[in-house]
Amino acid sequence: MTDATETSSDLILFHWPQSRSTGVLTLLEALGADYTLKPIDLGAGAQRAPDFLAINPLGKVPTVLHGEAVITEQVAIFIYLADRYRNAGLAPALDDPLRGPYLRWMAYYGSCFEPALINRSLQREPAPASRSPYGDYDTMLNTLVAQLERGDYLLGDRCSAVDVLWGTALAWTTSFGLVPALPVIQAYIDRLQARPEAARTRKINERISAAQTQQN
Ligand SMILES: N[C@@H](CCC(=O)N[C@@H](CS)C(=O)NCC(=O)O)C(=O)O
Repeated sequence: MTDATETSSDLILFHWPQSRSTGVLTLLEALGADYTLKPIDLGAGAQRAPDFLAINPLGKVPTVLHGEAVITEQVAIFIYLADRYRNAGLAPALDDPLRGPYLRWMAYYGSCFEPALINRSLQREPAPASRSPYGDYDTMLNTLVAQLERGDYLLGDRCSAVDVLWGTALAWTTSFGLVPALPVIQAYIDRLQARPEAARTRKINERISAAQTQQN
């Protein structure tokens, strides 16, 4: 990682601890990428600063700048980075039979899990299953759980970028009680959290949080 005060990397992650950008930070660490981290203090409203809104008008992290390219939305960022740093071996190649399932679980996160989660957290009445992007919550979750029961990782015994995404997401969603910490889910979270990139990410997040506490 390059500190935000240095300028050696043209790959920039706008990030804040305890937010969805922690998954991307973990991925960058897993890929061994050279990147610059720019903290966006969500509590202080830095995501609404004009400079940041000019990059991502939604005012959301994770946001990635790679040279001139702006990449937003976790799933797009994960696919992009894992392919760009393909030598790290975290993305099945285009002609690999696991490429389809890999993309399936990437997309499942954004188009099924996230909308289901928001409905659940707001205790909102979901749309009828036939008009909902994820059917119903239980089927959405049971489908994921059934896949996790098939192996250590979503692609079986091969750990890939999609596990970094889900491992991080399930860690925070179970901690908020939005997803039940079933034994198979907890074992998966623990497996991902035990990896070195997760430990490095925790340290980076602690440093950012400590710096913020000092400022206040
Ligand atoms: N669709 C976005 C969602 C990102 C998102 O919701 N980020 C939250 C942090 S967890 C955020 O930046 N919230 C700040 C705000 O809206 O004020 C993605 O998938 O990356």
